[in-house]
Amino acid sequence: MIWNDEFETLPREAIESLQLKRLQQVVERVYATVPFYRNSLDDAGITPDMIRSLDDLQRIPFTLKQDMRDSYPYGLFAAPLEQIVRIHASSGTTGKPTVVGYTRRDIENWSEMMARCFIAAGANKGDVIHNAYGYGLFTGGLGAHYGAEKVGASVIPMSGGNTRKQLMIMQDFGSTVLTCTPSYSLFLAEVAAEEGIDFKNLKLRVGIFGAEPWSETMRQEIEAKLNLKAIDIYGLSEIMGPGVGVECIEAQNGLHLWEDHFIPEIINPDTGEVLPHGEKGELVITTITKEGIPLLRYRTRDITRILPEPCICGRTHVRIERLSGRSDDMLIIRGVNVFPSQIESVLFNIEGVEPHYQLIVDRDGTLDTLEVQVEVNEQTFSDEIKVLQNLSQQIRHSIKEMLGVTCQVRLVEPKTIARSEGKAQRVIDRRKS
Ligand code: DLL
Repeated sequence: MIWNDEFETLPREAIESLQLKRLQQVVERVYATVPFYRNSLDDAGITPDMIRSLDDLQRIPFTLKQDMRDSYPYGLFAAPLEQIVRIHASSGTTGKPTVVGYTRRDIENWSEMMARCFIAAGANKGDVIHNAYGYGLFTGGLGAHYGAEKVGASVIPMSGGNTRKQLMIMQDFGSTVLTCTPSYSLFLAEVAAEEGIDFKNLKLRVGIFGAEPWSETMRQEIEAKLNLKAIDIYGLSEIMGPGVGVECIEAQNGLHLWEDHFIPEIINPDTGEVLPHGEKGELVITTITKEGIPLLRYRTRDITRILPEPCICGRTHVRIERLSGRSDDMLIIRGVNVFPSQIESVLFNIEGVEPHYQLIVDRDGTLDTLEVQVEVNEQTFSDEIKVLQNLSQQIRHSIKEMLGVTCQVRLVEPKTIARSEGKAQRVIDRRKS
C-alpha cells in the first residue's frame, strides 16, 4: 500500500526537476527573510539566481546545529510568528535547546509524510495506534499523532511512562500498532513478562521505532519479544521531527527518504567533501518545502549511506541505510573509532546477556578506558562465579576481535541499568568532565 501514489512513485527525472524548482524557491526565501542565510550566502559569493542545477547545491555553505543555537530562539525562522502555529525544541545535552517553528502548511506536510510512513510500515485506517512517543517539546508524540490521524487510524495518545498502565491499555483497547523508542519497547516487554502478560495474546502487529540508534540484532530481539514486525523510522527536530525517512514493510531494508521535501547528501565528516551514492558518511539534508524554518545543507551528524537502487515496494525515493551512529557520538578509544551500536551488536549475539547495557568511558592518566556494563539474565546471574567469569571473558574477547578495542566488562544484576521511557542513555563519557 502507498499513501500518496503520485508523489511516492515519481520517476527520477520528475523528482529532480521538482527538487530543483523547490530548491530555487527556498534559497530565494531564506535569502530574503533570514539574515543568517543572507550573510552566509553573501560570504560564499552566491545569489539565489546562481542556483541553476541540483549540482549548484554544493556551492551553498553548510548549516550547523551551532548556527541554530547562536540564533536562539527564533533567529532562523523564515516566517513571522503570526504564521507559526507550533513550536518544538530538542533538548541538547548542553546549553539551550534548538528551537523549531512550523507554519500551518509545515504541519500539513509533516502529517502527510508521517501518513506515508504509517502506510509504508503496514499500518492503516482501522488500526489502533498506541503512541508512546513523548508528547511535549519533543517532536515524537505530536508528530506521530498527526500522521496517525491523517491516515484515519484511532490514535491513543499515551506518551511515555507509566509502563504498567500502557500494558493495560494495550490489552484492553486492542492496540495493533506501537510507536515508541526501541529501548522503551524492550522495557515494555520486560515489565510485561513480570506481569505475566504474553505478547502473543495481544493484537500488536507492527511497531514503528526510532529516535535513537538500534541494531539489526536488537530488531530481532524486539520482534521476538513483542511478537510484531519492527519498522525503523528516522527523523530529527531540526529538519521536521519523525517521518523524514521510514522503512517499508515489504523490504525492511533501508529507509525511504521523502525526496519531494528533502534533498539528501552524504559528506565526508572531516573534509565536507560530497561522497558518491553508496559511500558511507554524514547525512546532510536540505529542506525544500519548509516555511517556518527552512534549512540549507543541515549537517545531521548521523552516519549512513544512500542506497539508490529501486525498491521492491515501488517507491522511487532513495533509501538511506539504517543509521549506524553519529559522527559526534562516535567514541575514540585509544585511537580506535567505536560506535555504541557496534558494541550492541556484539553483546546481543551472546547467550545469557540482556539487551540493557551502558558504556563508561574514562581516562586513566593518558590512557582511555572503556567499561562495558551489561545485564545478564536471571538464570546466568544465579550461576557459579566461574560461569560468569567465562561470560565476561567471552564478551571482552568478542569486542576485541570485532572492534579491535580492549575493554573491561562488568556483568550486572538483571534490572539494574536505568530504564528510559524515551531515548536510552548508552554512553557515559567521563573524559569530558
Ligand atoms: O528523535 C525525532 C524522532 C521521533 C524520530 C520519533 C523518530 C521517531 P530529535 O530528538 O531531534 O528528533 O533527535 C534526532 O535522533 O539526529 C539521530 O541521531 C537520532 N535518531 C532518530 N531516529 C533514528 C533512527 C527525534 N531511526 C536524532 N535510528 C537524530 C538512529 C535515530 N538514530
